[in-house]
Amino acid sequence: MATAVMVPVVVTSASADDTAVSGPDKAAEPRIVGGGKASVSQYPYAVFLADRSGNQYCGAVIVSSTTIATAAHCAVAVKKNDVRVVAGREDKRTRDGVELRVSKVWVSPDYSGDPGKGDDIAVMTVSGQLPYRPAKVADNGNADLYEEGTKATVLGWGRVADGGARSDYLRSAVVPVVSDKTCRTAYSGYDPSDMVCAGYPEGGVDACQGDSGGPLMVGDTLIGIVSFGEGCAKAGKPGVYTRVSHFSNEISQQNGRKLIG
Ligand code: 4AZ
Repeated sequence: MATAVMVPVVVTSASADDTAVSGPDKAAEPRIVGGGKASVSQYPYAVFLADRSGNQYCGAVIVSSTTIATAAHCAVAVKKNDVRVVAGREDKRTRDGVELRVSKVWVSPDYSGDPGKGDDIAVMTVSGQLPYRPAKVADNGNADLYEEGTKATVLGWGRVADGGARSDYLRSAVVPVVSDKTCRTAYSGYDPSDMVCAGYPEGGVDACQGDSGGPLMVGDTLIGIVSFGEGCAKAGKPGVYTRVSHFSNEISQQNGRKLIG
């Protein structure tokens, strides 16, 4: 079980990113993920899922002009007809970009209902086209991207602190890929075949609630989908991601085209 670990010290390097934000509670807030504001022009494939009322509840990532990948636990949380895929919108408070409905939802048939048991992946087909560049999807030829220490970038609109507020803005943070052995120590249910962990031993940088379903990227290649973790940014408790390379065939199938080389 977890020891009483303090959320590691806040990175105070006042990212210029907060200057545009006003409000009482932002000043001393740990940046969840020790990250900073990110732009949808740099990460055009980063999208979010909203419910019928427009509330953002998960992240997702464009993988073709008609499909997005997300977590299975996000796909089953809201009825298909109530899901809105919001793309090209950096700031949730605006109406920038596009909002598309979902025509089809594929959830990994092995998903048990518990993200901790793996197979936490889904692909949604949108009604219409996503006018933004998709991420490349890691496959079995990308083993190098999963090596311990690889610097990966996690993106999302989720909480900026464990138990804290959700971000209005897209944020990004860099986290190193953690070895299977270390992750197994942190989570007894860790399965290296379909999960991958990322984070610093001392914590401080992580995905958090609301980031689920969002992308873990190495360059332009999607290697993970935010799945679960014990709390956020705790020492010894890295974030756990769905290992995308394990599902590259299924993702391609949903994209409606055959596997390319
Ligand atoms: C969540 O509840 C969640 N620190 C997502 C990511 C992490 C923890 C929780 C990883 O959606």
